[in-house]
Amino acid sequence: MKKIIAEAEFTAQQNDDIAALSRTTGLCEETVRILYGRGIDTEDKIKAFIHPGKHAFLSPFLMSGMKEAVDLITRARQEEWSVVVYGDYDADGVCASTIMCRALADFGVNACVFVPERRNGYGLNVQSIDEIFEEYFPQLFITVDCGISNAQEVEYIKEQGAEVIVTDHHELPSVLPDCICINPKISDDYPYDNLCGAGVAFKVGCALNGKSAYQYLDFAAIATVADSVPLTGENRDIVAEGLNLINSKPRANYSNFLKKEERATSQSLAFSVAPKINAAGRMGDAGAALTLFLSDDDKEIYDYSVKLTAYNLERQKYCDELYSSAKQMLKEKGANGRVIVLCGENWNAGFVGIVAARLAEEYCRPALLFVKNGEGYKGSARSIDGVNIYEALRRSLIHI
Ligand SMILES: [Mn+2]
Repeated sequence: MKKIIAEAEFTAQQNDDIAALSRTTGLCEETVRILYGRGIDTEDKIKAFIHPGKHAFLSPFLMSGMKEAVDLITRARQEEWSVVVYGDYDADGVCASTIMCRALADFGVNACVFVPERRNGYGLNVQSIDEIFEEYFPQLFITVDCGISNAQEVEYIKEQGAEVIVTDHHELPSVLPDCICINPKISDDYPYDNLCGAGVAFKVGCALNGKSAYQYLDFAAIATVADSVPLTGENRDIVAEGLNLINSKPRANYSNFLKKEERATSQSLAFSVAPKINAAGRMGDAGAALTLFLSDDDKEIYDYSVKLTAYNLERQKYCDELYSSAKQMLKEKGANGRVIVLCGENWNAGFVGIVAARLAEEYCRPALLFVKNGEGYKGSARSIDGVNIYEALRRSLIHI
């Protein structure tokens, strides 16, 4: 289904503005009209949109907590603390872990990196924390792409005697963890809220190492595209610079996924690189994606690229099977009113989200897919424009 975006209608005054902007920017009126309709309605905004790049990067120190984080990491370096980075199993989490680990190493701190597997759930959890303490005795715990909703788990880490820095980009809960928190959504002087987890890790890298952190813009660009955050503002600058890097000095860690001799674009990152990284997590081996991105060994990089490509093929096969099974079930029992609600005994919880999205788009209505999980059910919901599925479920508007 193609999304149809209605053409904006403008007042006489706005049409005058558009004509004037077309003259000052040298762009044709049709282009300015499209930009204007999307809120890019001044000469400066148009210039920034058309010419994204590192000149527009914001100071990382505008983000609250950044200075305190740099001070604490400096202390960890001086006192040779054991440091652990804790990430997430999706492409954003793996890229964020990669950037944080490499930037810390450049700063002189050798950290151990841990990404949970999907079965452990998203974010910090007590079991993983226990395992990490048993193995590494961390004195400093740094989260990337998660942690902002884990006030309790952060307390648990502090009780074991480690300091904590949370870096995240997710929505803020009512109670923030009681530690240094870096998140662009915290109301502070940082003007751009839409960074992904790896974007935040990149900003920490810049705060630690200045421009030398720009060498990780490729990973930040992959994550920004993979996490589907809007390609506006600083995200646009990150992706533009990341693509320059990927097209001039591609790293072996992801270049096996790109088509040879073709200029990489945000589409190639979205369709050729990100699915392979995400597939590792979905197949229960996010650690493989992390190994691939952290490795500097050609043989290992080759082997893991092959492994991730195979995971992705397997993932596609599972999704196709689940999709056919869901379609068959839908044919037999029909939709639940205006909503698709299905449950499969043998479906894999890692793939129902992808299939729910496909059904929601195909039938243009919300889709909820469940799998049996012990006594209860576990599911994923995908909605369409104009239906807030979270609200609908919360107010019991959907009967399952
Ligand atoms: Mn993320």
